Amino acid sequence: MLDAFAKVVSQADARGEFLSSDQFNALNNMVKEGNKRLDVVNRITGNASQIVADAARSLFEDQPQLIQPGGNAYTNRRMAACLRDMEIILRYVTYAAAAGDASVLDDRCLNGLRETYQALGVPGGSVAAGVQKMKDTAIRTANDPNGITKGDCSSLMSELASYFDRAASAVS
Ligand code: PEB
Repeated sequence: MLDAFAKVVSQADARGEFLSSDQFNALNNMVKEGNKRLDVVNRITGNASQIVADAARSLFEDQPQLIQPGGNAYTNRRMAACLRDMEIILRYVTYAAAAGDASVLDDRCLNGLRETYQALGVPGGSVAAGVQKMKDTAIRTANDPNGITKGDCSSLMSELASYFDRAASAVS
């Protein structure tokens, strides 16, 4: 598991070189903009249950077969497993956003997840659809200009989007 700092250090070390000026500038910028990043993580973390519940509700509206007899979220046990899975994925996305690096998400959550779902008979495409819905709500929540110092968060938002996209494409 790497964060943005450990990542450039290991890349530079693999080449036996000092940090490049590009690497240095990227880290410098990350420190400078660090409060925004922490605000994003904090807002998503604080609204996690809402983000999961809204995404699940909307997923089951779009794909009602999931909650009908024979569906993969039919029975309380499967419904609970589904909500839990969405929460796990969201949690790892917040870790990646905090670290500024996707490796924690890859290594501890997404690695082997597609195969797990195939083995369980859980439709990966539906999980991906749920993840995309969490992405939309998470970005809306994190990017809300109300109640916070205003600033340009566009690059943080596209970084955040990329973690959700990564999770969605890992299972679909
Ligand atoms: C991944 N999910 C399930 C299981 C595992 C995971 C390992 C099997 C064991 C169990 O049931 O607990 N666990 C999960 C995860 C990590 C982990 C992401 C990462 C670290 O450790 N059903 C649907 C939707 C979807 C869904 C499409 C969006 O209809 C999910 C939610 N996951 C779902 C369901 C099960 C499951 C298990 C229904 C139970 C399947 C079953 O037992 O029939």
